[in-house]
Amino acid sequence: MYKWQTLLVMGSVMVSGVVYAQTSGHHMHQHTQHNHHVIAAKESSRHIELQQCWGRFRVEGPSAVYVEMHNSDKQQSAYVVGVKSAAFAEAMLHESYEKDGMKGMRHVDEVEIPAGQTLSLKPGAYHVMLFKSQSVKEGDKVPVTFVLSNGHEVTTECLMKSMASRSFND
Ligand SMILES: [Cu+2]
Repeated sequence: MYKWQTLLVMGSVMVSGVVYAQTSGHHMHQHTQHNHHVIAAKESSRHIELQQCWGRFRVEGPSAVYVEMHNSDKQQSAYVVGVKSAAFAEAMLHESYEKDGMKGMRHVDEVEIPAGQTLSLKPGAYHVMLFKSQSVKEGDKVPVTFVLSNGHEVTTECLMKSMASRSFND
């Protein structure tokens, strides 16, 4: 499962590299030759607005990040298939769940934001898990990038708050 996610993220990075090369107009043909390495991309809205990103920061161990994700495309769902941050060595999409009275969390491969809808990543639901911070401290703003199924990426700055925080505004 984890290896597959890593592959998807690598594929997405390559796709976005190709897109960048095309829009910058240099060596377009050389870069597009690498297309055959890319895993088939699934269509996704790229009109994603990220707001109110915040996290519960732990110096030791994983930190969690939450954000409002709005898909302003009225027809097309958006699919988030990966996450990464320059401030952390590892990042994962997670969901919290409850089974037989026990609470847990698990990795998810994909999070859908339906057309025209807002999805809240929040405590007890979908969230981002960040591992092995690169000298982050409470009160810092860190970049978090969401990778969509079509290779497009959306980045926002997330305010790292204390473990006792319950929302962006508290
Ligand atoms: Cu988690």
